[in-house]
Amino acid sequence: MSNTLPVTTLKLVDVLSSNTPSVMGILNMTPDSFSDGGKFNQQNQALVQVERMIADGAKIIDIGGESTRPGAKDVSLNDELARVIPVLTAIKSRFDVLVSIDTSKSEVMGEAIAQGADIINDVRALQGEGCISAVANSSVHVCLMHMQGQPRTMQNNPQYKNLIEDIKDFFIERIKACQAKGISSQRLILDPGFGFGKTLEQNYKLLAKLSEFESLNLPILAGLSRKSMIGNLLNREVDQRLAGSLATAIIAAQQGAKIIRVHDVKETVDALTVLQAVSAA
Ligand code: 7PM
Repeated sequence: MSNTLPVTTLKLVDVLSSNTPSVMGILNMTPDSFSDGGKFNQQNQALVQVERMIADGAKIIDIGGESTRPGAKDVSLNDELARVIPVLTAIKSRFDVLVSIDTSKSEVMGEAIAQGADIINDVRALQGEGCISAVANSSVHVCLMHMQGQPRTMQNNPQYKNLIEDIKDFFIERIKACQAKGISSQRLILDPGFGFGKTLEQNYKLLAKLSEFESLNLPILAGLSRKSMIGNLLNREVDQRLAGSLATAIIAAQQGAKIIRVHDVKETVDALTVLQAVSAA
């Protein structure tokens, strides 16, 4: 009998131990990201987008149901669950791809883990009530992102004693907090949080010095795609930031990032493949 299932299943440990960085494709499940055709239609549009990202070479799909944009409204637990859980279940039943859930709510984490999520991606680094416990009794990986302040106000005059050292200290504190509750450091991924409480200048310094986080001996995830640090530098609207985004992806990869979080999967995979050929030469 023919079997359409892949012979080997994609494993996050293999993705992370590869010397070429992997692309994480962004799937935004906030209602403004789909044409208004009701629940069923949204779900279908999401799955079509996921299928395309996988064909384009994404190894991980990052599903987000809460907008962390400065000034964005809070999302209720029920709304966030309704946005991310059905699409997580649908992806896991159809595709051989790793799935990451972008959330800061312990209940969403728990339900996502029960439904087969591979990564919990928390821009608040599991600092919320019950979050460490929600992931402790599982085997998911966790992306601990650095953010200074809160989304609503984080871009108004962020300050650091020493940008890199302050972020490293934050990582060390969060790694310890996780380990103390039984989350092994082998399950952790670090992300310096481009654009989250950082000025334009600080964001470029962070990119220039990204390799300094390698001293913490954990995989680094970098999310720069279409961000304001590109738009403000180039004076480009969000739909005109592809070239800038590709440049940042390559620089992050050269500085050792293992996962690059992007909207434009195909173009980023092409750019990284060129870099890989140079590295292998
Ligand atoms: C509006 C503004 C919508 C900003 C979405 C965003 C990251 C993340 C986000 C990141 C990790 C975006 C952000 N950014 N998770 N979630 N790292 N780990 O630009 O950089 O996608 S949301």
